[in-house]
Amino acid sequence: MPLQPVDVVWMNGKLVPWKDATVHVLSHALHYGTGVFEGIRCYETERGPAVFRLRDHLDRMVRSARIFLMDIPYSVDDLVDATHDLIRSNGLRSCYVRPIAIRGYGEMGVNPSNNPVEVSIAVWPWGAYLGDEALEHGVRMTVSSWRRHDHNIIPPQAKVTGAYVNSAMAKVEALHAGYDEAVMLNPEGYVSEATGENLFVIKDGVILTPPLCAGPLAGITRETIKTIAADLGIPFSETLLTRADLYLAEEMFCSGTAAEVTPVREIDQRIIGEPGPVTTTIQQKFFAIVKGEDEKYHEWLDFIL
Ligand code: PPE
Repeated sequence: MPLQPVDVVWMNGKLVPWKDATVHVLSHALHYGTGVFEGIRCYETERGPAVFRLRDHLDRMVRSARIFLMDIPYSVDDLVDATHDLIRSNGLRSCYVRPIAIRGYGEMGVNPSNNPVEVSIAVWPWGAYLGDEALEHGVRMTVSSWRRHDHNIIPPQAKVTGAYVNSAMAKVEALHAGYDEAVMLNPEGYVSEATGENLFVIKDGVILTPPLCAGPLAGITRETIKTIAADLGIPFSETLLTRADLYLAEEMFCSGTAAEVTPVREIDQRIIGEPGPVTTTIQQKFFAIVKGEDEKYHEWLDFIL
């Protein structure tokens, strides 16, 4: 789906017209993948647009930057204000929010240390990441032949642009094989996550997801699901998962800011079928929360006034 341009983008402290939100072709990050970023969603609620867990996402971006010895020259408070301002200025009721801090133009060569850190935030309307049909009936996944990078290759806890070459390889392979999404195993052969989503299987009524040591990103939607499960009394456990655990799953779903809560209906020709009761319960609660329909979780929402 081509991007839908909006009016302005926040770049290094200023709102600039969408078409002028460009960087130099010799920006360090373009050549060496030296950028950290976030993906956040803003939903339409009865009280206007609301950004879901904005501060948690920005805190994670600061943590990603710390791993790479990158100082972001704005505070989280500054970036919260910038995001509010940006959504207001574009007059959007719901959108995706993409903050990114890159090593910019300055020197060439692998060492990023002397290049300026440039920070931008862009917003655009973004529908269901894996399609509306996927949200309702689930996606078809395959285990990728590509392994996920691990803690000593590229730390999975850092949401760094360069790492997504690995995701893109797996995604393209899955699409070419006729699937919607790829599951990635870590170098030890345990399940880590999908190309841009965390993974969950349900076995004996328990929601299972790989622990962070298995190499998934510490997803904010994953954390949200953990809280929802606890609040609803659904057992939840972080457990190492093998390929066979996927093939024997009673239910399976994936989560992410972009993908939200998307059921999985097939994994490598093992048919799971239509979304089951646990998946449906979690998905409905998730959408109620992000749309502001459950007051108990309003502290997770930044209402844009
Ligand atoms: N794993 C990966 C590798 C990942 O990229 C994401 C988010 C997640 C898990 C889920 O994290 P969270 O959004 O905090 O629940 N992927 C973002 C980028 C997607 C894209 O195509 O770009 C997202 O979902 O916004």
